Amino acid sequence: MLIMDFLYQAKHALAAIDGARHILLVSHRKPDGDTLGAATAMMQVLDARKKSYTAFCEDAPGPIWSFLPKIESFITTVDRAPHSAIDLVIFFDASDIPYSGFDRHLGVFAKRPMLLQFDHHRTNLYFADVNVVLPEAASTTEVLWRFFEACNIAIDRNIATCLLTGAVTDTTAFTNPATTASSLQCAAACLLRGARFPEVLRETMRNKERADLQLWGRMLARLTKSGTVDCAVTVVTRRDVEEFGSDEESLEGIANFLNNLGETKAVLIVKELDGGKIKGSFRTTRSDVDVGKLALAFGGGGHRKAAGFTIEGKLVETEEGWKIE
Ligand SMILES: [Mn+2]
Repeated sequence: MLIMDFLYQAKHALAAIDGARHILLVSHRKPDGDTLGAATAMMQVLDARKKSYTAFCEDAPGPIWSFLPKIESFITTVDRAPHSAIDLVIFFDASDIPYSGFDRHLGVFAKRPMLLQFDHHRTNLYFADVNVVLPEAASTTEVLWRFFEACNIAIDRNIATCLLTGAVTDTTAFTNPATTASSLQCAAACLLRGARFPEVLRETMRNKERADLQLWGRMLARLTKSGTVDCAVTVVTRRDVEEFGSDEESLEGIANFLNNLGETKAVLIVKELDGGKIKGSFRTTRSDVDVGKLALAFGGGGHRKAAGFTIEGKLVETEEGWKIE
């Protein structure tokens, strides 16, 4: 997006916020540090501007996010929102409305509210009336930081901590290829405003539990190289997940960790699901590999750096290793 276009959208966004009667803030389902950091930062700005709002997320934010100021404000059922008063809905970190989990709730408004979004996904559909979208940004909180700066909105220590959280989590603490001069600039600005960096790092990166690491250990021990494509493969069974009480978040963690492997161009995690199904998740950090195409070969799809597929089958351990039957 051109600078002029960004400033134009930012100006309209600020006018929409200041003119709204009641604002609904939407963080996407299965919320991460970016969508929650952005929404909680905005909540504090709205408090300072004496605006009334409700924050909604289809899935309740997990306990690891309790360090974010205002995180307790989220509701998970729209029935509790004051629909007749809501005239502006703001989406954070969602490339389209279905991804936000809000598509089925749009019908409940008697009068269609204005839609505003802050996002950084390259796949963004520009679905809102005002789209503050910067595809080159590493996180939505970086987009929001640019918006606050452009509108001369004061950023205090708590707001800075929320903005930094999205910058840290979406770049895996400034180590993945999304990290740019601009994302580091955003982080530096947050630190200058007093953001609690050690706390953000501790709560988002050093938060693994023993059971998670033990499951990782089992998955790491099973790591093999595919015979057909330049890809490392590991498997996780339903029994493993039950035994260690693992959730999606801990499996997400190992997928990111396996991206540290330099030997192969991509990694594949094969996970056994309920009902005789198998889910495969491809990851890569390389720009010369498109795992979306690999997933397509299995009837799935996704993006260049993360993609997946689901097929019928179950995991069986044989003498030559794990097989899908
Ligand atoms: Mn994001």
